[in-house]
Amino acid sequence: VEASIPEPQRAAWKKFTPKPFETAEEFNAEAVRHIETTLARSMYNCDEGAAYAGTALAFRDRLVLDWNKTQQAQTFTDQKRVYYLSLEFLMGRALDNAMLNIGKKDVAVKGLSDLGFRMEDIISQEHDAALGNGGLGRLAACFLDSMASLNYPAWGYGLRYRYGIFKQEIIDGYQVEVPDYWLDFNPWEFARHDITVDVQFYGHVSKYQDDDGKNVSVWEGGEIVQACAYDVPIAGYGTSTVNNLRLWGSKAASGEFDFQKFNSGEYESSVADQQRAETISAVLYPNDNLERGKELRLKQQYFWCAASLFDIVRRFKKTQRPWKDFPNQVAIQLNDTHPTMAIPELQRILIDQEGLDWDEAWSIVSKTFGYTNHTVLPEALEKWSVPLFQHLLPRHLQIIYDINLNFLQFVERNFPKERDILNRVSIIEESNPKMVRMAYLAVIGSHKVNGVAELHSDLIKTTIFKDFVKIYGPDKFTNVTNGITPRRWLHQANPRLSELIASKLGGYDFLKDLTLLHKLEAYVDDKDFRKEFQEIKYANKVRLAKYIKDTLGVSVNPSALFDVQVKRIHEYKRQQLNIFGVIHRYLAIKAMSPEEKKKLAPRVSIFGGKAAPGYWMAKTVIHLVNQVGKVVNNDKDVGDLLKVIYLEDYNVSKAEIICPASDISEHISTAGTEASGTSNMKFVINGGLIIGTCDGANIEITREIGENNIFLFGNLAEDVEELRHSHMYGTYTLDPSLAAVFDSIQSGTFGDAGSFSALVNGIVDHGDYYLVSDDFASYCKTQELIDEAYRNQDEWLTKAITSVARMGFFSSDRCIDEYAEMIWNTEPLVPSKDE
Ligand code: Z16
Repeated sequence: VEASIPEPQRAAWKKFTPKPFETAEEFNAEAVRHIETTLARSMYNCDEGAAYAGTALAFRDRLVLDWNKTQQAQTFTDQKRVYYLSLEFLMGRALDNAMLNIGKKDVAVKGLSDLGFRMEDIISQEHDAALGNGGLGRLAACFLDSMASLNYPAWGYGLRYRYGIFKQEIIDGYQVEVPDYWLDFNPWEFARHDITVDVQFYGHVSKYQDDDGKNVSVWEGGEIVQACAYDVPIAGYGTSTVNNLRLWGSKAASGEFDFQKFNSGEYESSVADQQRAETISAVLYPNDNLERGKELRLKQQYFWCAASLFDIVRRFKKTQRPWKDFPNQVAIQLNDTHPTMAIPELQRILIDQEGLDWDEAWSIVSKTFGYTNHTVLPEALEKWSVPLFQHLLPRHLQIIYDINLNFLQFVERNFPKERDILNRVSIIEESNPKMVRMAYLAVIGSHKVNGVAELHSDLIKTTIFKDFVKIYGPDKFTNVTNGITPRRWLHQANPRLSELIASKLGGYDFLKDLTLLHKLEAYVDDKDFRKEFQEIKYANKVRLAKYIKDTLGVSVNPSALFDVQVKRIHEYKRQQLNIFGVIHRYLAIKAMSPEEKKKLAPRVSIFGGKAAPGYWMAKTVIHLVNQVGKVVNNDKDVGDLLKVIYLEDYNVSKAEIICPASDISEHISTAGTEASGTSNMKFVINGGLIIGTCDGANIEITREIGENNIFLFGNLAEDVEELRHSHMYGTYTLDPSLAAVFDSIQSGTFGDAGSFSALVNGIVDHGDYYLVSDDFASYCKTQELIDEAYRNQDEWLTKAITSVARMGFFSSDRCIDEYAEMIWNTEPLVPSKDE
């Protein structure tokens, strides 16, 4: 390694190895130095933003020292690494997490207060890193936290979007999207201007014969875009492991080509080229569970896969091992089909550039990849048109055709009597235009395929991948139920609850082994514990009530039942079912006598979430919720009994305030549509109960916490198909209470009825695809059970405590150990104390 300091000079270096701060004084010395020198500010212009920057930089210094050591150790031991390829990493804020993972937050709290700042104000200065849409991106972020905390040598690879998910404003009850420019000050990334990869697009393929008479394909022409690495340190909790998240930014390729343009006076067109190149990593596509087949999206996918694969292969080649060792050194996990291009790209590198023959290369490729499926919704399954592929990535299309040919020949040999099967499993759909089915390519190119909750993993085996189970056998398909990191979602979001748990369990070990929570069951009857638990929930509700007052000007009663549904707005998630239920409740309250009203528990219905900008039905739901809020919140007959709140711009840092403050949260997707859901876990671990359908991880949550501790309702996944069928051909009657709700909407109670007609008609006239009417009675009945249960605060508290104690299974640490064992075949690298 040419760049290292020669042995005789290393002593001189080691004398100056920076020393991490330990005390509040030492912390302040670092923070003030950064504010004065790195930021060039003084005590006369140090606002909260500057104090945040100084704090972040002081912690960053600590992180970087361990980061360097971790990367060196991983290189020296040279064991298998995991590469987690994800187009989305929904990280949220980094500072609080870094302080807690390093374990020096108390020191910084003291230091900052000596300088006249409150930690909460400083933390809230940070912009969320919102490089994701929802569950899939947040799962990737939880997995990074777990991989570092468990000391797995693991890298994340993603795109450095200049604009993350848009900021949502609610104006006159409508969603308005505002760009999220988040990079003006980001202390958590390191631009590695020396680490670049040239990525090719367009062009054509020529065939030659080499000296040995072997056919070689050469991909020529087209254009080059440069990928530049930006590295983000990922600290583990209570360990010195700091892993790397590498995000690629796009730039125009530097080189003679450009200079020629400048010199020949084509300055403007050269600038235009540059901007076009930068467009690739400019913006995150804001769709959750929808793929729209846009060329720029395919460009993003290939750009990121090509840069990441080049980087991984470069690192492997430094070890000088033979190619057959590649799958023993490298595990690549594909987060959904978005990175599927990595499969043909690795095959291309091995055959076109490294000269391996096809079979040798394919054996390496198919041992390297694992693929996680996150959805069965047809509109979310990626397909790219063959003409677009041919234009943008001609060599990859050839390789995909060859992969397909080999695969179909294999299928034909094994199922000679089945004629249709070849058509059904072909990577190429014979439509007009032809389409490349990315999920099939991902299955064929991976050694394991997993779903994200038990029901979902069963469903993919019986629906979208049924034929592949027959072809490969059932062992290729497995389940890894999702989880969440207890560091962010318990310790950071709910410090008082975490502290209470630690006081009973004798320390914070449960944050590393969440199954230890079961010991809390011993305290379910402990008076003091119960009182404290309840007080914490109340305090968290007061905090949310204050937030609602500050942002929306609406007063809500913290003693009311807080009923929360926060997630992306999507028909399958059925926020419409929730708001129709709220209207049903409103109509009931209007008809109640004063005595009846006295018996009713006051409720606050809280909604939050973004709609994809082009998703009109979802936007209509947002509008309806806001209109209902306007009417209900100002109705004197209702008073405190019902409030309807729409929280603007739901994101990770807001989830950290919301999740600890719910009494009930709603996870009410049409059965069989929500692959897992992960916020359900966040709410329960914070002492909230849930109302849910038998879908996704709700089923395993029920298994763990017990049926008595969850409010389940609605039709089962196995019955959905037949119900839909009966809507179209059978006698279909709208649920009568729902009909009453629709009457009130259509009579203009919530403003112009015409605005909501598409929403209502979808259910009344157009088949009610998501079975809102079928589940409505059961939903309302269950909400009444919740009212009743909430009246018995003692029993409610017992349910909440018992549930928390039984949530140990849902740590993302458990997920990562399962992936490591079943899919990656990797071991942790225990960090040494001395080096
Ligand atoms: C996404 O967030 C999910 C699936 C998908 O195909 C695309 C996106 Cl952007 C979600 C699932 O909807 C959710 O059920 C699951 O919990 C989450 O991925 C993580 O697995």
